[in-house]
Amino acid sequence: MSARYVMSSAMDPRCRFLMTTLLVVVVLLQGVPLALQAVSTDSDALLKFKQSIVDPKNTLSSWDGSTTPCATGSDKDNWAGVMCAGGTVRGLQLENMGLSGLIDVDSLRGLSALRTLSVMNNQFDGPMPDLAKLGMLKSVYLSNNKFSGQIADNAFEDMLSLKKLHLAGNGFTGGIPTSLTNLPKLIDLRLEGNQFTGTIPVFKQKDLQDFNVSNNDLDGLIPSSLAKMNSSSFTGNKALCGLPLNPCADASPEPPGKKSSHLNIIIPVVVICVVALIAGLVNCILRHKRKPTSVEDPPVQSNHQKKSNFQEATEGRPEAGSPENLSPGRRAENMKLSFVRDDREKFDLQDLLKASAEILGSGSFGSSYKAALLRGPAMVVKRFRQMNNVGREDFQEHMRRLGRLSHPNLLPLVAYYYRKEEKLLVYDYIERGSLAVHLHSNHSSGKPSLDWLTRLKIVKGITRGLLYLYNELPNLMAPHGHLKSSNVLLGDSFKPLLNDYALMPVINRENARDLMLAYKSPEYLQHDRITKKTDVWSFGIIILEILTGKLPVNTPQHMERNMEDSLAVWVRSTMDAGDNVLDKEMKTTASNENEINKLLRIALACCEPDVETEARH
Ligand SMILES: *[C@@H]1O[C@H](CO)[C@@H](O)[C@H](O)[C@H]1NC(C)=O
Ligand SMILES: CC(=O)N[C@H]1CO[C@H](CO)[C@@H](O)[C@@H]1O
Repeated sequence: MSARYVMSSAMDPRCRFLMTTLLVVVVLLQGVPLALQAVSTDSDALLKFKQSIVDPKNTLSSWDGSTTPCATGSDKDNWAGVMCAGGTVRGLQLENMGLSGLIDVDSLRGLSALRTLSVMNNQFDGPMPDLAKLGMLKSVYLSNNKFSGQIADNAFEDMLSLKKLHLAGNGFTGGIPTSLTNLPKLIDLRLEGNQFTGTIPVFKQKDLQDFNVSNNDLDGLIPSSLAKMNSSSFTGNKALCGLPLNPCADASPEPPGKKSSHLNIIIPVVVICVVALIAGLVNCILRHKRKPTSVEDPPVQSNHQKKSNFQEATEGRPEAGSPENLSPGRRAENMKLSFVRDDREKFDLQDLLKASAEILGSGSFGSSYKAALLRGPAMVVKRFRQMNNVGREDFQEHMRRLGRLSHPNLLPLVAYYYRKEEKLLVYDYIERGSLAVHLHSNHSSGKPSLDWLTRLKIVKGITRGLLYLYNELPNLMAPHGHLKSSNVLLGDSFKPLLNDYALMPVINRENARDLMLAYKSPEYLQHDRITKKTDVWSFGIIILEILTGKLPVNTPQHMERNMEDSLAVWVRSTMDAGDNVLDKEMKTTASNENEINKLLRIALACCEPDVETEARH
């Protein structure tokens, strides 16, 4: 007021200029503490948030005032479970940490850029946190905790950015909040394994992708907009009916006249037959057009002759648009590797490009390269072009999840590189190569074969690795998804290391169907479903492969969809005929025959082709 008064009384133009400058300076100075505050609030907010968390394993010990949650201006985090973008906290991913206590939503309001909140697989209890206060959240994952009670019907009213909501495996009761049905961006809704009651409200979203309300106490008619969902999304409820489940028992009296009620059955049956015929025909034509795609890697991956620079190794290949083809100016900024573990010395894609590289072979997804760093260990770089449906945030989120996995029988993911068209995943290099090589090609190379005890040790290691994946990634339908002998590497003293695990959420569906082993399982072939048992099936096949020394698929023309099962079929029929199925190289003796037969029976039970029989076991 006074400033304007002085200026408007216009004495001296010079004086007016000075006043204006002074005003600008004052405004600027006010801005400075604001900026400083923004830097410190993320830290303050999280420290406050931590106060109400019970953290028995002390997994949040890095959360202290001595560093900031995010490195200044970068995507690198200093604190465990914090996702950063440009120096600010973008997400919290506090999964599998044994946490309990209170989710202090009010303190999280201090994180202005927070878009993802995950506390999956912990011990949190009590009512649904009031997340509406964090209206900008895009992804909320609360699955597999002990939350309970009713959720207010309008709880999600203002969460207009919400894309993914996972509340599965808790104890929520009451109706499914109708405020969910209006969220414009919602694509994923996982409510399975709670005690929701009442009917399913009518969802207005057109493109719900992942929807699951199975294993609740719901009843009534499934809204027609959800009729195209998989039936497994609705099973295990009190009394749901209508498509995709059974029709509702019709309360209205039977219409008179048998003719029409017959027609009611005949017409749908005819329609289904015609649709099935057309689908079969289209499938047939497509199959003839498409080149056969192999799920099995060539077992021999030892073409180490092609020594070259990584750059040369990838240049001039039909795969255009590789990172090396970026213009030099854009390179440096675009080629930063994101590390998902802290226990590694950092390097850049540049360092890998400078390193000498060997093409290790081309697996189901694409080529892998071995790159030996000038200073440091050899790494394997795997190139994926089948991950471009997944957005940067979701990809980052999943890679970080994988980066937190740590088990003696898992090959650790070290870093990744993201570009819309392709992704590179960087793993440790394992000198000894894959189980497939040892089972199927050592014989010709004159090296000794694996003996029974080594094979047993390998089976045990694979089991432990799988069990760990099941425990750590309970939200994945098939925690491994691509288990086969070329994806089991053999480390020191033949310790098995699982590879290419947990990629199902980031591989494009259409590619996954052609490439991934999970999609060759009986569940998928018979019921179009991937289930928790899918990995068990591939585990059984791998044991059979280990015991018989035979390739699961030994004909390149395995156009028949279920050729992977041929090994189990062969073992069964050969055993029925009283013949030996075991690999002679294994050098069995009378003393271990009993053990071997036990393992063989376990393997056959895992590959039970009849999905229904399997369910009863
Ligand atoms: C839904 O969840 C159940 C577990 O409750 C699972 O068995 C089923 O396969 C899921 N269906 C889909 C389509 O995700
Ligand atoms: C999640 C899931 O299993 N979706 C499947 C539902 O069924 C259709 C076809 O029957 C498949 O294409 C989906 O993959």
